[in-house]
Amino acid sequence: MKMSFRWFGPNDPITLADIRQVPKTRQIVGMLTDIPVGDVWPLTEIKQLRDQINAYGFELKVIESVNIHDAIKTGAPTRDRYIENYIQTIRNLAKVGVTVICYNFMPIFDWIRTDLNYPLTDGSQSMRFDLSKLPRDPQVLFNRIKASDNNLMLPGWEPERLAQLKQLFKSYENVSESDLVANLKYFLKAIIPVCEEVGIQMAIHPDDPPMSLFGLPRIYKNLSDMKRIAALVDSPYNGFTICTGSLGENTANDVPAIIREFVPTGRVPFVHLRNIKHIAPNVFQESAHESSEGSLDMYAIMQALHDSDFNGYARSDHGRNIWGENGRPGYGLYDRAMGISYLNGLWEAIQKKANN
Ligand code: DNO
Ligand code: MN
Repeated sequence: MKMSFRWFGPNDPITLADIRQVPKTRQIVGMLTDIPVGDVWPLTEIKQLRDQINAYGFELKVIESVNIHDAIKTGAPTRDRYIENYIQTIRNLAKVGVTVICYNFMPIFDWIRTDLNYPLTDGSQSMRFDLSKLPRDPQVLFNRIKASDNNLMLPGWEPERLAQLKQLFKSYENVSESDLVANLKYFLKAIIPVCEEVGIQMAIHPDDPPMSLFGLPRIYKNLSDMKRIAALVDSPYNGFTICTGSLGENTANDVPAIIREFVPTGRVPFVHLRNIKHIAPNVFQESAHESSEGSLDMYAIMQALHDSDFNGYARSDHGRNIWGENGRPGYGLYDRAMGISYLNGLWEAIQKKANN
């Protein structure tokens, strides 16, 4: 397992020098943040990013995310142009040695929370989702998120794009779940041959939360969705990110079982490791990584990865906001670093036990 840390580039309040001090973490999960969705990522900028990362002794093998233009998700006539751009981005990323691209196929919004700074009893703050608190009007949610995100917008919530929220919703009006799957298939059919040629594995991230909201379709919610996506293009380059938190938000999902079924197929180059706490039906909050703090058994998850010979990239996922850090929601330094140490501890114990 290659432990990694997500970094949002030079404007991230967390520096590479900070991350360098997190034990056993030698991979940066990177992205270019200033490229409008749908445009080609220029090779010169990608090289700059790689050089900055290498200068601190890290590798850049995983990109999260190259986001997908809504024209591709809705199957609009303009999609071929955006797919061409995506292919050029894949080629450019391969040139600097990237081997995994994490992406998602969620309409309009990336992950959704109803609170970004929910106070926990220990004095920390965390993200929370409560279906009953979801406004009917997505514009109200967008305004609320914009007002409380410390100006470090949530990943995937590009303000320029979401400024056109009404039109965006209109463009999805006739897109059913099976249309969205068909549009993913069209996209994968075009890009996977290039991925095979240049050695980049695509890794789709689960929908978060794994349920339909605002009437928008969702297509990666559980194990059967994974089987459907895997069959769209039968290639190991059509792969998955297993995000324990996103999948675990639905109590019906058995995360260790999903790992045991899918990791051995070679289709999972990347995992996100985080815990969540179920409070009530359709209410959850993001807890510290330890099993005791949430509803997921992180030990069972790590054991399942170990038993499946997982050798890909892993990162701690969202952390709480602790010690007054006041950083990007879910992506501060302290709690994610503590999460990594805990996960490394579990991994060491599991490995040593297995080798005895
Ligand atoms: C959610 C997070 C997200 C994720 C993107 C991937 O669990 O990991 O920020 O990175 O949805 O596209
Ligand atoms: Mn995740």
